[in-house]
Amino acid sequence: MQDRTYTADAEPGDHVTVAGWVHEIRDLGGIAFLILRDSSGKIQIKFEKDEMDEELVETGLDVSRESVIKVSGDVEEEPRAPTGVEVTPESLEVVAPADPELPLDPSEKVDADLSTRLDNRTLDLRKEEVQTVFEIRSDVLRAVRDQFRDYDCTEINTPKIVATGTEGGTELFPITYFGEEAFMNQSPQLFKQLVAGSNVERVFEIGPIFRAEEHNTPRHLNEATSIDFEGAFCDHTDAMDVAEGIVKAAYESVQENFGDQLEELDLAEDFAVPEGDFPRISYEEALERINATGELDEQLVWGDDLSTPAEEALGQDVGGHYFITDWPSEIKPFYIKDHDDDSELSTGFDLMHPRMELVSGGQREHRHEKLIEGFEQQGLDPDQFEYYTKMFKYGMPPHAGFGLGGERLLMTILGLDNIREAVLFPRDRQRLSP
Ligand code: AMO
Repeated sequence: MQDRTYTADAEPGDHVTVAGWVHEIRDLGGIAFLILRDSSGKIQIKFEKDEMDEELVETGLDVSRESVIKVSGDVEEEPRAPTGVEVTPESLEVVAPADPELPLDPSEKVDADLSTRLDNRTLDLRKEEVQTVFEIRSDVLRAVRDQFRDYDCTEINTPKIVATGTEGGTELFPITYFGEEAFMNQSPQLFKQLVAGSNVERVFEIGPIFRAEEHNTPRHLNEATSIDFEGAFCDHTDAMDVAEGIVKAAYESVQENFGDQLEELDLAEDFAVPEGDFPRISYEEALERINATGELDEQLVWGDDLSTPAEEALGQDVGGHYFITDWPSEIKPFYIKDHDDDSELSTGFDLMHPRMELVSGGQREHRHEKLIEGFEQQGLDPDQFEYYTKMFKYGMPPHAGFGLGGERLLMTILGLDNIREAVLFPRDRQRLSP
């Protein structure tokens, strides 16, 4: 619409055509106000019943909430109006009427339950707070991309339909690919390594990962957005530096571009840009600290993975972002390299927010024979991965990287209770549409 003005740009003295949704109508008798909402904000439309064309007043005041209307008129200053200005309409057109029976009313202050919200996402997104979550998501992804470019990374896109999984066989979604069994990819892991082994050296990808996880939790999705990094001639400490830089860049951007809105909207009450270096705690120390909290029924022993209560106990103890390093080799995947001086200890690391894990990463095994041994140790058939392993015969440099959960990043930045609030159309055990 060429002649349309966003409500936020309407200045006193302008003659404008504004278009958007009917947020609210307040009829005070001789005078009535319609609040029109668009992506930039809201504006008041004033109806003085005795002084205006009867048909125009009737159309404006009979229209149902959430209908789309287009209004033309003069903008005047009005300190009592929500944005300090109001429009006196000369013409009003109902562009798309809304059924008065709304499954969810965006102007209501009381929140509908999450399931109703997700079933009616279009209406849900008309709420300023919800819209802001997705504006912030977009901003975070931009900030992450910019930061990766500062680290000389090239953005790549790798296949989501694959012949083999990498992150554990039980979590794979099988599909039929021209009569053959294939899978939705769980991670760009092997592809990003293959590209890091070319002259491109440093890469990142932001894309979907698919995990057929059985459990329905507030922090798991069956389709998530992974922010992946892989760098040639990097070791695990370099990859940790990059992960830390990316997470901080996301917070800084939210602070800079949305700081005021967070306060106004009561979003992210505890928002704070993380300060200082993230502590790097070894797995061994993590076990000791968790056991010392006395929060768990059973003491953890070497080789145990960290359960949710264990992560929470440690998160409370540390009180900010932190890394867990030097995991036992046996609980890290085949592509993670062991320390040169101790084959029981891996270079794998996790980056944790006090509430949950955000990142897994590590240095990769780049020596062909060792890689094949790793497959065999994990009961995987190296022949199935020949497309990958064979490239390790042609000059594969040492390399390292990580995967960061995009929704978990947003969820922890904004203090969202449920990961589904960070996804437009989440996929979980119950939800395959919309
Ligand atoms: P991992 O499996 O730990 O590692 O995944 C990396 C990060 O992705 C996020 N994540 C999820 N978020 C929501 N729902 C899920 N079901 C889900 N699964 C994973 C988490 C997690 O920390 N290839 C390795 C990464 C690497 O080494 O580069 C990998 O995929 O935030």
